[in-house]
Amino acid sequence: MSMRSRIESIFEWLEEEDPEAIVILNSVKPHVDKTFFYASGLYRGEFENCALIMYPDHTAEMCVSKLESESASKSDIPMDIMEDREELKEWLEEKLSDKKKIGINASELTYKGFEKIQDSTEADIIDVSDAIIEARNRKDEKEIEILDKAGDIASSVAEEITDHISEGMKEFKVAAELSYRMRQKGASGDAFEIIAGSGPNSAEPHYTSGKRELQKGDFLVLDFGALYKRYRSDITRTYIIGEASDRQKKMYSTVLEAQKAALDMIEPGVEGAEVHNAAKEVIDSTEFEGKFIHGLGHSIGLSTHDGSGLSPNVEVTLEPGMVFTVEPGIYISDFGGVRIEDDIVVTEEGYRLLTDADKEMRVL
Ligand SMILES: [Mn+2]
Repeated sequence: MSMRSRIESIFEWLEEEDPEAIVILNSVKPHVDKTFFYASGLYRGEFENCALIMYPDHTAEMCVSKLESESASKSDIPMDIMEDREELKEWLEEKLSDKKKIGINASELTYKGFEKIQDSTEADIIDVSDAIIEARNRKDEKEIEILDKAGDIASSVAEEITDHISEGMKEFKVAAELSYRMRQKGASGDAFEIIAGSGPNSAEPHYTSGKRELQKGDFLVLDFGALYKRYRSDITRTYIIGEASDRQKKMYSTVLEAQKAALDMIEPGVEGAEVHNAAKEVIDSTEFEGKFIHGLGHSIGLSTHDGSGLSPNVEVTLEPGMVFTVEPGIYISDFGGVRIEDDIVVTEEGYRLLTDADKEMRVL
């Protein structure tokens, strides 16, 4: 699928709005709009302070710094190369001054960037971020191919890490092992800050890692993902150190059952909230009622949280090409938590797992 059709998709998702141009203007990291990479298909380069303009005829052009010109040449989008920031201003003026209506991605553009666009034109400026999210939430073949690879890297690390974990090991060392092993398999980095939470720390869904040493009877939640060609995977496996109690076994089997109930629901036409509820009902029918405290999953792609999700707070009807995490959990303060997470792509028939590491309960 060509890059042109991604731009086409963004314009197709516009409703009443009919902008003559959509401007993607990057600031410095982390305020570089991933839509720049979505539209251009580029995966190398930083593109700080660079711009890309998309047009209703589905063409685009970009203005890049000299430093990025070699990276930018890998895209078929025509580019102008600027010597300095002043030239970006002139470029925006040249492209936008005659326009009456311009679209921006308000969820990613900085206020300073907005002012820069305003200074270059008299046009009405409208927010088209909803259309961008809708387009980005339906992955094309090329994107799914990359997400598959990102999922494979994380899955194979989840499989092999169990041989390298033992009592007495510090959490941050487990996190380092995960990161190193993903890089060894071709990841360009971590998709996000790795979570390696042991014992009571496993009850904190967004814990990172610390110097706590793994102890007999701990839960160990490992939540990590690979960054690959700018796309991300996100997997969680929970292990038990030394010996599992009956309560731990029950927690684990409940989460596994909840994930299965959710996965069984997934097919085109189903509401995201229904998938969440299927998992929640399993957990709430046990002694762990009320201990599943977050949404079941989020869309994932160029961003770890790509704008949609499987949650009572998100309105989305599943369609082929949408990619989500499915990650029920049970969290008990001062005791520990269990989370099991996989990435899936919705298909015509149902879904396909992008991460497929084993998830039978394991005591290490
Ligand atoms: Mn996740």
